[in-house]
Amino acid sequence: HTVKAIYPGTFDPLTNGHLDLIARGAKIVDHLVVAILRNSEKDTPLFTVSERVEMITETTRGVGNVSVATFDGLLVDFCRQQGAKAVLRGIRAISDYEYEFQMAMMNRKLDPELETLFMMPAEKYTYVSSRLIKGVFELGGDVSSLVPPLVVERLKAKVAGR
Ligand code: COD
Repeated sequence: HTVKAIYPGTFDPLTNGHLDLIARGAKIVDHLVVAILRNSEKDTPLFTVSERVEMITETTRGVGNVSVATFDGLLVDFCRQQGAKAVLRGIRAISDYEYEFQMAMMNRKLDPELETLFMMPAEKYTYVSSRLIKGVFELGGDVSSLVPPLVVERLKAKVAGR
């Protein structure tokens, strides 16, 4: 049978850590849907949902079995609606574990059929987060080896347009 998985997140913005996980996930499952949460409780996003969709779509264009979507409401409902049996999540360090464990267990409670798959990125991306990228970039730091070129471009445009 074919396995479809959802890789959900905020992706504000997409980093090379996310991309590393997308590449690893796409090798294992038949189809991977990168799903952006539309109304995140996290503080005001830097990029709009459509800007984030565009950056991920452009950057993953070369990977045949990856698509991009957005969702609202419960992740388990979106997975059911998509016919996806699994959720892909990344673990960078022990500090990610507690939050990821709670979410995986809550999602299992909500839908016992849905499995959460955890993967680890390449070591060089274990300290990369969207939050740090934004912070470092805004203070003039070089993030060009940590995010895709298109994201660097969009970060520059965003900051220049302020
Ligand atoms: N290397 C590897 N993985 C990474 C890296 C990196 N450098 N950076 C991030 N990741 C992983 C994260 O661990 C995560 O697995 C994924 O990439 C996405 O990261 P974020 O930060 O963009 O995503 P989050 O944590 O903001 O996503 C949270 C969700 C949107 C999944 C969650 O809030 C959700 O499901 N909301 C919907 C409502 C719902 O169902 N709530 C109940 C859940 S129990």
